[in-house]
Amino acid sequence: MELFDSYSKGLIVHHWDTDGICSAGMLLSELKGKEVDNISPGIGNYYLTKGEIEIIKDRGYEFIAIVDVCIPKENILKLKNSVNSKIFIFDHHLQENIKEVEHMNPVSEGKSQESFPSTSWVLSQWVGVNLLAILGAVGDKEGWIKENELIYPEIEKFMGAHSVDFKQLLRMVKLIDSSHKVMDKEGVESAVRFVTENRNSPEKILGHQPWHQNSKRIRTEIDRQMSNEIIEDGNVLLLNILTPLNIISTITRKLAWKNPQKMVVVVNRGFFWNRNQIYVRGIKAQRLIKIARERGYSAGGKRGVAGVVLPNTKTDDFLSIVKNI
Ligand SMILES: [Mn+2]
Repeated sequence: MELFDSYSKGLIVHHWDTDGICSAGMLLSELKGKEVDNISPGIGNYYLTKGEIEIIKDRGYEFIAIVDVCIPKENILKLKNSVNSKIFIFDHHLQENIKEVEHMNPVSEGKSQESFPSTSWVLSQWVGVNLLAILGAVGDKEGWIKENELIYPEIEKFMGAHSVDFKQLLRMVKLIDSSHKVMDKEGVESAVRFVTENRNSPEKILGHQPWHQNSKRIRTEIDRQMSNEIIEDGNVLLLNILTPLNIISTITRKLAWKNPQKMVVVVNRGFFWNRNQIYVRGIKAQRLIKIARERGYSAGGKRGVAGVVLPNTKTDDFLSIVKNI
């Protein structure tokens, strides 16, 4: 990629999910011959901590590419002011364009979210549509990608040409996502190298044993948590879970997939010691995210989905806001 021609040492900071891992892999495969490290923020944190910024600063990178993690502007500026690196962002989340850095996010420039379902699809403008681009999009949208009339035909074309089917794509996504769900940050980071090396062999990705071990653990835990009582209140379904695993978004998606007419709210009170995770599907996400941020909570999302991390003590109040939004 021409953008990086003048640099020889850099860092990729990427989201821990399939889109983040595959997008980082797409970028990495374009940066051959350069010295490139990759890290994920702490799983669950959509920002870089002071300590992480210190470490990044000490390593003296010429460039930092932030991929598929929607980090608030203040945190980006803090990073920019602490390091001597050129900063690039590749993303597709709804966020105001940050002019102080190279913010490559077509959605923040007014393009439709349908045209850019994933960061991998943003990167495909430079790298082309390959297996990693497709896995990123399927990762972020799952079954819903089939309804995207702009993108799904391209996926079908790819499947036809490479004799993989949609089920296999979903299975690859599940495996790649397994590291962050079991909270294995190093596993997330090494997954970037693995998908880069195996970007032309779905069989290798499907056969990677550590991910199968993770998946087993995750399946058991999801079933256990989803057997909790679902509280129905008008149009709202509320599920309380208590788990150290990062499975709230999966559980929310599963519930929403089964209940397309409902607003689905999942609360995990077992992830952080003094904060809770809330995931909501089937709402005007931007409004909820705005309300959450005004209250000082960490919040993010995409159309129809919002994720909020907030203090334990504020959770019940916020839930009543969510229900009445
Ligand atoms: Mn994404």
